[in-house]
Amino acid sequence: MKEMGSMLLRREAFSELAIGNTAIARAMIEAGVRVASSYPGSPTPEIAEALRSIKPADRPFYFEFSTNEKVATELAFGAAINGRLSVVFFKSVGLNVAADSFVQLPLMDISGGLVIILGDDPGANSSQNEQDNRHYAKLSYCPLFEPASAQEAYDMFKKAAALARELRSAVILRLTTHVCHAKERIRFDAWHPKPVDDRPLFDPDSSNYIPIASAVFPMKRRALERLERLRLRLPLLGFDRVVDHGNAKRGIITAGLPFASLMDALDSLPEGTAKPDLLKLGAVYPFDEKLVLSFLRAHEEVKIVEELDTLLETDIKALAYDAGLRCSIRGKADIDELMGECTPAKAKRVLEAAWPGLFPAAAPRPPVADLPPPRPAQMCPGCGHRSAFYAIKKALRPQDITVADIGCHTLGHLPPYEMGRVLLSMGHSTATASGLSLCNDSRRVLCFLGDSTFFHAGLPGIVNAVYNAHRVLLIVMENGTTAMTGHQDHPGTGKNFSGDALKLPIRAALEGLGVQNIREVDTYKQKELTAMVVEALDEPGFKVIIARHPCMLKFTREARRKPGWGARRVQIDQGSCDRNHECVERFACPTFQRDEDGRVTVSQDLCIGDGSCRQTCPASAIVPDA
Ligand SMILES: Cc1ncc(C[n+]2csc(CCOP(=O)(O)OP(=O)(O)O)c2C)c(N)n1
Repeated sequence: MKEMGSMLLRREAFSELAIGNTAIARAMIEAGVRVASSYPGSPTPEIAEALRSIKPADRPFYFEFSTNEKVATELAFGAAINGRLSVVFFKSVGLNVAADSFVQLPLMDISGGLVIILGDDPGANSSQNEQDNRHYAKLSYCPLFEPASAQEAYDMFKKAAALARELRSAVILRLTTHVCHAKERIRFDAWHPKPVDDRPLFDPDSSNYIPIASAVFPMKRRALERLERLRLRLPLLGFDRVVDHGNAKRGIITAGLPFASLMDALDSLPEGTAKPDLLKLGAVYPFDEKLVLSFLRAHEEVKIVEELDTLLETDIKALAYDAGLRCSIRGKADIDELMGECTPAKAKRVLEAAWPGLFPAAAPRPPVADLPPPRPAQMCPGCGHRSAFYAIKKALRPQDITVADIGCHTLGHLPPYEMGRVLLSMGHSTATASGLSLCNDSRRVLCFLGDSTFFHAGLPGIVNAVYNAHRVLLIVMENGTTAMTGHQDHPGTGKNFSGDALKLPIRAALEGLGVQNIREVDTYKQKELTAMVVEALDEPGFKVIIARHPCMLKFTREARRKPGWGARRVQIDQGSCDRNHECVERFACPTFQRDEDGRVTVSQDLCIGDGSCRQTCPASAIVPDA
């Protein structure tokens, strides 16, 4: 980590293996960013991890994890209208949270320039959908650029930042999962730090910053004019690229990661095959219409290959129609082309469907040895959430309704717990549960919420439940970290990105919001938790149980670094074990393994010796390893 920190601060030009997110962190430093903010979410958190590798005193700019993406966006905006180049980054669905403020940004005069780095997730590798955020660029008139590789992400960030400053604007750099995570040797430029200037520069009289009623129109006009100015600049930016194979018949227009996949697919063509030419757009919104038209004119057939939705396709077809072109344009062929990542295999399929026979018939594949069955997602050994779900389930009636939220505890929806059966977005659970409690005279409703999510988007639903007296039991699953995205701190942990911070206890926050019925318990105290849920569920109105246990993955990792750490494990006392299989079937910690003959053993590789399982065995056969 330290090595990464010093690499990021090297003054001279160098080349190094790095993932896209690390390269972006270096690009931010070289570009002279002064303020950056984020809320964690894949595929972008490694940008923050790269910044973390720099000693706090040496960090060339301010960075914070804000409480959610909207707050992070507003913070970066504030810094940018104070004349400082600023950046905000987050995952795809984060833009939905930020949207109410984000859509106003293009209306503003942003003197410092603002770059919004979006980590889109085609393939829904780590998201609840695979939304195509290019729509948001069009919706808000915000320029959007898209790299196809880690090197390009680095280069493009710096140009995008310079452009944002020059246009006094917000611009989007759209990354996708593999661009963030792909590792390649990157050529980094020299870094020439500039002297720090902390004079306040915001001048509210320099421009109108209040978009209401008729004041909106000059602001909207300026946003549209800015786009027009940018259109003229596009050929000079060097974001677009033509790969000329000398093929006057066939061409492909693409953008982003699909470019890399298409190049892979075309590389597999036998020598002598006429490869289609490629036009790769880096400026996606707006795109260089002249360049696209000349590419269309130069080819008889053009296939458009874009990941997810048909934004380029729709606009390019309209452009060709207006220009009266006769070139045949092939867009998406079927629903499958609208879904998932454009991997090299998919790029090949898509091209083969557009141009049957382009690829030679594949030789029959040798039979593949049986692959191991896919490993389902599951909670870690010792996870306090497991203990909680096990205990809570005992308190429920079959007809009770349980609502999930987003976090590691979402895994509670899986067997054997099957708790939390509906999910929308971060922080939705209390309000969705409130809705389920209406027009419902007999089924009790309870919902779950993680502690990071509590601060992110959980508060309004709670206020609403208090205000409107909804009959719901909320269980806050407090594990002291943002576990699912890699253990980032949040306002309840007493630490922020820079160090120690004021701790905002969840209980105090709940009390401040007017919640009167609050209980707290350690989730390892299963009997106590079961009894609490039994009691609370039949009480009127809104009530909360804070079910607390530190994230054991984090805890064990930290404990292992301390001197004297010795792994403690549990064992099955085979003499006492009556094969009731509670440990395997209902507690379901992955450390327990059942042989074909029903004998249970403990995987010594997995067990962390937390002992939360011991109370689950009716025969008391789970014992500490001697
Ligand atoms: C709008 C949005 N931002 C970020 C994420 C990424 N993400 C998934 S779960 C989660 C938070 C998990 O933390 P917490 O609520 O404390 O639950 P835990 O995983 O610790 O159980 C985040 C940030 C997301 N899914 N949606």
